[in-house]
Amino acid sequence: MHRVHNAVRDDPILDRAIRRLLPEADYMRVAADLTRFGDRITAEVDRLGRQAELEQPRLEQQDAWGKRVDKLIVCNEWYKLKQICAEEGVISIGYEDDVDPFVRRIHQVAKLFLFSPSSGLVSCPMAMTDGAVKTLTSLNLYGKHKLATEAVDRLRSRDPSKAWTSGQWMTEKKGGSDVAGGCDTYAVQIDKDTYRLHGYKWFSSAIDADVALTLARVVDADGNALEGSRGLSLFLLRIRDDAGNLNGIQMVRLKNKLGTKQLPTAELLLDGAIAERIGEQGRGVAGISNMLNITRIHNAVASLGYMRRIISLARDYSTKREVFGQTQSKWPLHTTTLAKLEVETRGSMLLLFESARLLGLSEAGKSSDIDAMMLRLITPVLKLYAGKQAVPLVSEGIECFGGQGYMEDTGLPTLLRDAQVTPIWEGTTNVLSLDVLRVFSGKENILLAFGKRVGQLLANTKLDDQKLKKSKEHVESALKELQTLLVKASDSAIQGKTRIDS
Ligand code: MFK
Ligand code: FAD
Repeated sequence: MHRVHNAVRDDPILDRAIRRLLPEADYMRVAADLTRFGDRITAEVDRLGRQAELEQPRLEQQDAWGKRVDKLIVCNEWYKLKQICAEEGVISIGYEDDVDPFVRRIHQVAKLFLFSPSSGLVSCPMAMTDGAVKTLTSLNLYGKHKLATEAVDRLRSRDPSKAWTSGQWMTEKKGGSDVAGGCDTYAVQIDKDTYRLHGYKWFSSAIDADVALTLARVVDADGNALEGSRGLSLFLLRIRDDAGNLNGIQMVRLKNKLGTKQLPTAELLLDGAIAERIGEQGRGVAGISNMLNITRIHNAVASLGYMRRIISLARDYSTKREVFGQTQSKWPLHTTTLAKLEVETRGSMLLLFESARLLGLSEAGKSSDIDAMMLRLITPVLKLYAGKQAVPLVSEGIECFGGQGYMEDTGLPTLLRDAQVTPIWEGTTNVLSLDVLRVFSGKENILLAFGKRVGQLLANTKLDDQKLKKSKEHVESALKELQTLLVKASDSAIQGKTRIDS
């Protein structure tokens, strides 16, 4: 009764966004790849993603004779989806040397957007894999550090037999938002940059990965470690050795989750796992922020993917379902409901592609100061806004199917379950609000930068003069209000009273 469509054909905003942002020749190449991939999603990928939820991961901790084996069983479709990601260059597109970085990030974000709602949550390891490549390259380890170099080559490989994926182990029992306050994992040096890690990682998603980035406190010769953020260092480790044995890691259990059921998320005991310290000692949070800023963009892609998918399905259904003697689509009240969802989604789509543009510019070394500040500012705003928006929007979309929207065999409830994680992981709404304040703190000129950027955008719009003048006046007055609000929010956040997502 409802059918997944190729979102490239179904979503005029996607095409318009890339056409506006890309030079003509790049647009033609990217659009052709997206159209082909969109067809592959409807013909193949969507079914695999659905099966990954029906056949959920399991953990067998002991073999028949009581030997601890921690065998993770994930369905074939999950592995097939990972293979497809490598073949399609879902990560490598973001790093291809012969393509302008600003083009490749727009291409990659568009491709991930198509993939995400059909991905069976393989979008999650892809996010962390991209974040790991970004971190290892930003720390300038490529070509200089053996494991980091191999990891970068494999994480962005197009060859499924070589491709690796990465995990991101930050959260511990005491703290997921307050990583520094919550981290009780200790690192004991065994040789130069090599350490043994001891600790308990409370949420570790896509645990079938090959490597992980994690945080731990280095213990000195007297057995002491620095507390707080400055005590945290960043580590890279192999999860298994070449023979497939876990590297001093026990999978204690798989999480029993509301959604993301396709995704194996484990509690891990690190019991002497061998890891390489990367980056400066005590700069772990700053180091892993490279990963966070990438996975937060991926998170927004996922939020938007769910929104686009439910709108597309609801629109399709509205042409088939008869209510009170005519199809839903003929009832203005119903089309108004759909139109509201559409407008909301389009707004965030534009913000998403702006972040991809800015990310690409920064990687091309072509960012102005304003661009760099805008990227740092827009990333948490985009993640928090799209994540927060996705849950009620998908819920409304499901209501468009009436009682059928609530039925498991339609596949629709998965979208709502999975959307609910997007405001939580990779930084909750409050934590990202505080990150926005971190961006503003001590940098008053960032608001000015924001104003300038809005001014530039308005100057480029095709509104007639009168309307443009009015819009500029509105923007100026809104900016003044925002400035006052931010100063207030900043003051009260420092006193621990507020958040600023409103
Ligand atoms: C399907 C789609 C994708 C989904 C993939 C999902 C799978 C994984 C799921 C996960 O959830 S992984 C875990 C995600 N965890 C978080 O997002 C943690 C949320 N908490 C925060 O983000 C806190 O703000 C933070 C841990 C960063 C606070 O730590 P601190 O140590 O109290 O922060 P502090 O002292 O302010 O900052 C330390 C340094 O990091 C500073 O640099 P400097 O020392 O040079 O001044 C900060 O400026 C820098 N920093 C912090 N956040 C940054 C950043 N720099 C750049 N970007 C940022 N976002
Ligand atoms: P808390 O930090 O306890 O937050 C609880 C509430 O307090 C939230 O509403 C939050 O906004 C609020 N709060 C916290 N601090 C403040 C503040 N300063 N001011 C105001 N309000 C505040 N983590 C990983 O490291 N790797 C993974 O692979 C991973 N996978 C996950 C998979 C799933 C399905 C889920 C659900 C989580 C996963 N996580 C992972 C953990 C996730 O990142 C954390 O759950 C998240 O960051 C929140 O941390 P917490 O659970 O400790 O909540």
